[in-house]
Amino acid sequence: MTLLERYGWRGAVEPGIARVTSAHGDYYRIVCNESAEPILARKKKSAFARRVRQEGGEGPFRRVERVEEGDERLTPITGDFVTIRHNEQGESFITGILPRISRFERRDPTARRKSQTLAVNFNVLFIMMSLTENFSLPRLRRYLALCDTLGEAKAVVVLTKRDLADAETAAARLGEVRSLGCEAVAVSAATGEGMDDIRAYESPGATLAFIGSSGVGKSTLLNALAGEELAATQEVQEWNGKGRHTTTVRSLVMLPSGAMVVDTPGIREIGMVGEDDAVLVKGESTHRWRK
Ligand SMILES: Nc1nc2c(ncn2[C@@H]2O[C@H](COP(=O)(O)OP(=O)(O)OP(=O)(O)O)[C@@H](O)[C@H]2O)c(=O)[nH]1
Ligand SMILES: [Mg+2]
Repeated sequence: MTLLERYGWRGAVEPGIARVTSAHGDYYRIVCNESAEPILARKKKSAFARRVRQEGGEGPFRRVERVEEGDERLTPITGDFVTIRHNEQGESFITGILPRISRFERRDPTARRKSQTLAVNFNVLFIMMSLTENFSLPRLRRYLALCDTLGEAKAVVVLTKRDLADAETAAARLGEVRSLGCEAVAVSAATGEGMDDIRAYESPGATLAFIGSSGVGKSTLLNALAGEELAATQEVQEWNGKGRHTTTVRSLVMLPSGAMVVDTPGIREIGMVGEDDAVLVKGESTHRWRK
C-alpha cells in the first residue's frame, strides 16, 4: 500500500497527487508518494485563477480573474487531495484541488458572508458538544442543518466531558440528541469512559473530522486517541466558561490505528437569538490564504 493510500486515497495511484495535512499562510504541508516525509508546497497561483467564459458565450475559457481572497472553492484546505508539480529547483506547487467526497461548510443564512468550508474528505464528522455548559440542542440542530454536503460520510454527535455530568443528565442529554435521529456517543477523555465507542469509528485509511465550540475537548480527544500529546489543549477560562481558542490551525494527523483525525479550531457563534445564528471560526484570518 502506498503512503497516499494509507492517507485515504482511493483513486488510481499516479504520481503528482498529494493530501494536505495543514495550511500555513502561503505554504501547505502535504504528503505524497514521491517523498517518505511530509513536504511543503505552495499554491500555483496561475492555476487557481478563476476561469471566466469570454463575452459571447461560445468562446474558449479564458483565465482572467485572480482568485479572490477567501474564495473557498479555490482554496485548498487541510484534508484536500490535490494535484502537485515539482520544478527543477525541487520546489513543489499545488496545481488543483481534486473533487471532495464530503465537506462541511458554514453558510451564513443572511448571505452577508461567503460560505466557509471547515472540513473536507472525511468519512465521519464528529460534531462535538460538552455535556456541561456547552450543551445546546438548538445549536446542534443548526449543525445538523448544515449536514447536507456530507455525501457518503456520516455525522456522529460526540458529547464530551462525561465525567463532569451526573449519570442522569448524561443519559437524558444522550436521549435528546438521539431523538433528533442522530448517532450519539458520550465520552470522557479524562476517565476513558466511552472511548471504545469512539474507537469503533477508527478504521485504517478513514478520516474523522472534529468540529465544535472552543473548549469542548476536540484536541484532548485527539490526544487520547493518539496516546500522546500531539495537539495543545488548554484549560477553559473560568470567567466565562467558554475557553480560549487553543487550536488555531486545522491539521490532519495519523493515529496508531491507521485512521486520521482532522482537528479544527473551535467554532464560535455570533448573534444572540434564533436559528439564524451564523457559525464562525475564530482565528481563521491567521491561516486563510494570503495573496
Ligand atoms: N473533565 C474533563 N475535562 C476535559 C475533557 N476533555 C477535555 N477537557 C478539558 O477541556 C479543556 C479544553 O480542551 P481542548 O481539548 O483544548 O478543547 P478544544 O475543543 O480543542 O478547544 P479549541 O482548540 O480552542 O477549539 C482542557 O482543559 C481539557 O483538559 C474530559 O473528558 N473531561
Ligand atoms: Mg483544540
